[in-house]
Amino acid sequence: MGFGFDQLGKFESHGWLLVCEPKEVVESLTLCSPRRSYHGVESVATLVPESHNHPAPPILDTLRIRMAKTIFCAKKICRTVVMVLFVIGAGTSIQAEASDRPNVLLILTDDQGWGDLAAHRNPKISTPTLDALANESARLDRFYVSPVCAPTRAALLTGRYPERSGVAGVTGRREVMRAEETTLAELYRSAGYATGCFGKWHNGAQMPLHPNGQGFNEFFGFCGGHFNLYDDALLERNGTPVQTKGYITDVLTDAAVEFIQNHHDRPFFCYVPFNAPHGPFQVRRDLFDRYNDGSIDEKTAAVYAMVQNIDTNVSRLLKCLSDHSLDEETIVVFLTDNGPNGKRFNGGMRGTKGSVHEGGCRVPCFIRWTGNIQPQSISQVAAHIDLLPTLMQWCDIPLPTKVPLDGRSLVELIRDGADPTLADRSILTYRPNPMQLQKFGKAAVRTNTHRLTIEKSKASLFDMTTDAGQTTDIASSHPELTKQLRSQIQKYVQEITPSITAIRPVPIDSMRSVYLPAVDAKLEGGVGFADGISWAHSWADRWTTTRDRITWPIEVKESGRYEVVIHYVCDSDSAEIVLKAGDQEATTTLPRFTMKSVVRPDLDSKATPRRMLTFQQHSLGVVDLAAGVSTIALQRTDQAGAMIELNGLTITRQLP
Ligand SMILES: [Ca+2]
Repeated sequence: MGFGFDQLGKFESHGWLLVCEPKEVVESLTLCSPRRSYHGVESVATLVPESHNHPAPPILDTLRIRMAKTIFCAKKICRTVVMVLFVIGAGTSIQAEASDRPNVLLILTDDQGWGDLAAHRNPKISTPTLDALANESARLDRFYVSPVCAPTRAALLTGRYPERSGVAGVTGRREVMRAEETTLAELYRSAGYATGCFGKWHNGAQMPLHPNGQGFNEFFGFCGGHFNLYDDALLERNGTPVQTKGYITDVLTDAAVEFIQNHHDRPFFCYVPFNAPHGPFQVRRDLFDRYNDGSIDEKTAAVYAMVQNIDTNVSRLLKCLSDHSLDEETIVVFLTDNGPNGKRFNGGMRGTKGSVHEGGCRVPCFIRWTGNIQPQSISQVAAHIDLLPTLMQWCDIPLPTKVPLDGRSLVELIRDGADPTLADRSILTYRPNPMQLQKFGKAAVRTNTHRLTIEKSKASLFDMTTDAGQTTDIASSHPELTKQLRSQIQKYVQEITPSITAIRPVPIDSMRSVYLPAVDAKLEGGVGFADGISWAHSWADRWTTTRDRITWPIEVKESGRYEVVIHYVCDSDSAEIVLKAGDQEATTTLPRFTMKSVVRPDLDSKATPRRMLTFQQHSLGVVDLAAGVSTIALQRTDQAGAMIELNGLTITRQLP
């Protein structure tokens, strides 16, 4: 049964309001209603008519708009039962029926550049599934993400530039997205969707930063930005470690397929952030050998093999949709999270991963919604921040209202092939200064025609319509445009600096153990990170003297007694350390624990061999932690000098 404006008009002319199913309409009404009772997914709305003291016209306007969207939005939604009724004065409640919205499968790959696809004219790589997906999709041909992993993820999840949610980098807690942000998953979950995330999270590990604290009912994968072993990986499911069997991309796909199978009869949001082809460069030997023919370097051969494996796994995900006849009922989005992780074919663009030039930020973005959107190529610039408002409009879910979004809905653009309201927009890119967050880093502004970049305080301007490879800086001959674009990014950086310089304490949950990895700590003295930088797979080493100090900022939710356990390696039985928490100190002599390190099995023989260690656990005692922000610190008290290698601390609330 359908519905239309006539019904709405009829009710409106009598001063009645209409509540109808699907429930997204109910939600829009309740959001606008001056008096309402709203009980989550199974909406119960109590509305007040115009004849009472609370005026209602905004509700009617909103209803009209949202119904129009709903009718446009999907055949499927039009199948839904229209319900209704109304209410004068007495505050009658209506129970909405469950609605029937499109599913969403959002696939994100890691460090796969724009050029790592046969569809993008790469002559070496084989990506038949992704090429076919591109043909069936609206292809956003000028689509931009952040130059590195964690910021792109935060932008995708929030519809906001990543620095607004506190994300300023990829490690050392700069990857942490503020828990208060409203994510895609939270929006879908509150609209009744099953929500699952299968892969690399990279926006904070401890609850409520963990995916389970950010709207995902199901999480299977890992929270850090990097992983050491792609075969038989030790992953987690909803916080519980799981020893897996097989290659990581295959295993993540297994879990995503199972999730779709389990939820095929209800709306689902399935987010699959694969961690390949990010390093380490490990992949099935036969696939690697296929590419390692001497015409390209080993790392590129491994990357192409990893992408081919992704292609096979995307094919499994799409087959699962078609097996359940869900093609027309599922929006499939495929994109990657930054430019290529190395110099290789990328369509002649300047820059790779990490760069604010075109090659660092332009990635493929394919959106398939069979029977609902036209396959086409779109050259209007668009970005990661746009996916949240676009998906919310297609799924008819109200946008978050707490904070403004940076993203724009692409629904009209994709429906009509053009959207004049987007013609003058600018996409901003910022990479904070890794040494001093309060200082300007590097940045870019992309319009439909130009790219402005600022590196080492120098602004350069490129005409992207005639100089796609960015060879000629035209800033001096276009001072007005340069000034105007530069002021846009300067204004943005001013706005976000307080957000990215704010302290990011590790939240200490009172309900479960919390792991404080060494890479989240501040290291002082001679102690450093095993790989030089606090990458997620690294640990602290060279901890030998009493001058060395290791500290974590923490935020304790509930005052109480907490046990602290260290994860370490030490080839001595006399290493003594002291744990400091507030004015308390606990001194411990660590038992000797040696472990021969293992070299990681990377296929790129030119890569520096990476060690892997297994760490021993030992209790450092129980301390009182007060609610609020404080610091946990470790120091040596012995002069023995034997090195301690530290992977982290576990903190667990002790029951009274
Ligand atoms: Ca990445």
